[in-house]
Amino acid sequence: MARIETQVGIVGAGPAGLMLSHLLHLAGVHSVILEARSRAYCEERIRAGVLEYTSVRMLEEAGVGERLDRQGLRHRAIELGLNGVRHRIAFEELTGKCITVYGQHEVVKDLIARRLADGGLLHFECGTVSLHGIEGNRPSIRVEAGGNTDEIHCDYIAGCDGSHGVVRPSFPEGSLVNYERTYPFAWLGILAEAAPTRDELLYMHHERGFALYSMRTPSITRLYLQCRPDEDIADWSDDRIWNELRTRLSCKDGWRPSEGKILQKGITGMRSFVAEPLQFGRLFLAGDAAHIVPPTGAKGMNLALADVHYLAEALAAFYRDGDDRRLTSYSATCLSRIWTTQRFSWWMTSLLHRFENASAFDYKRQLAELEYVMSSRAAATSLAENYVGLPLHEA
Ligand code: FAS
Ligand code: PHB
Repeated sequence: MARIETQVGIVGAGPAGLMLSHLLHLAGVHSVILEARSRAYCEERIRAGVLEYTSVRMLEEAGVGERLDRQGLRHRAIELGLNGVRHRIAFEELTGKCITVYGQHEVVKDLIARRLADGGLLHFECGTVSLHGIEGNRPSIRVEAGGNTDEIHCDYIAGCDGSHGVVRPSFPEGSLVNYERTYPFAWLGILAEAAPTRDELLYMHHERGFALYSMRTPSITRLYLQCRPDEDIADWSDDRIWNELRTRLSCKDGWRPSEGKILQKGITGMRSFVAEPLQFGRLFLAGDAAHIVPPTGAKGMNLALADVHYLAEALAAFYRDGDDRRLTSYSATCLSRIWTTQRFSWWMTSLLHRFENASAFDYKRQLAELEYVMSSRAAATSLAENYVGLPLHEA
């Protein structure tokens, strides 16, 4: 059994784990990342696509924003659509800030390249991970692969292993409280070889269900439609998908989505989830390991980056000054932002999706709320400031 010593053991090489390791490196703190999947798998996994103003600043300040600045698509607004009519929410005008469309897998590629260039220790296809000694001052992560076992001894363990990881389940029975809400629908998402014919994302409310027009590059679009949670992707031919998207997204001014070869399609469930607290002893949770938001607010990846911003600051303060106050307040600091973001993601989801069992009153009230957001500068500003990303307050 190989014995490896480090300061911070990180499980998971998603945006949270990679950014944490990079920020720790910048602060002179040693870390090791253990990732179950291959590098190629992590770099090709299609997920989020919207970076808040706050996240872009964080990536730029950490010196990993060069390609993002060059290839990312800066957007000054989004559009909300109702009955085939679009309404622009001009967040640059309302908040002075923009968002950037840049695939999550591109962020992951940039961070992996930088970690490796800086001599970072990333173990892909690491094998089976288990945690030990989590009650003590020197917990360890055991990895078993191909009959070999390695043990990484560390001061702290960061669970950045997503919603189906091993770190959160390692918290002792009864030490966590889970808050969850599931939604009676899912998203069918596609990646299409079709050049975007809109400069901004279009969130469309439609009587047949929600639809979203997004993009990745000047030649690739990303589109989503609301479907039943138990849908089987095999029942959705490319023609059927385009028919449904055309029906829901087409606008009264004649605009309709450009179509092309579907490169990738999949169905993602919709739920809101928070586990509290984000710490047990020397174990910390960050990102999807601690919380899940429905993607309507485009917050998943951004919230993960905000968590590790706070965790890296707290760990750096501990190693720099021996001051563990920020580590102690990490959970509370993150939870305040997490619940603000949960509210916004739930609200966007409730505003824009068709709830099958909604009463006629609730449906009318939903339409009235959407019309209010489309006609009130105050309501549009509230949406805008949440969408571009709330500032990262000092911990
Ligand atoms: P991640 O899930 O990205 O990373 C966790 C890593 O841990 C993975 O690489 C995993 O392989 C690894 N891991 C797990 N268990 C392990 C173990 N036992 N040992 C070692 N490694 C382990 N958000 C949006 O805003 N828009 C979207 O369109 C969108 N689409 C999504 C689609 C899907 C299918 C999912 C699951 C999420 C989507 N999200 C979307 C949310 C997404 O962006 C997440 O919020 C983001 O990936 C969170 O980043 P991490 O916390 O780093 O977790
Ligand atoms: C995406 O481009 O993948 C995307 C954009 C906005 C969302 C969700 C997903 O709200």
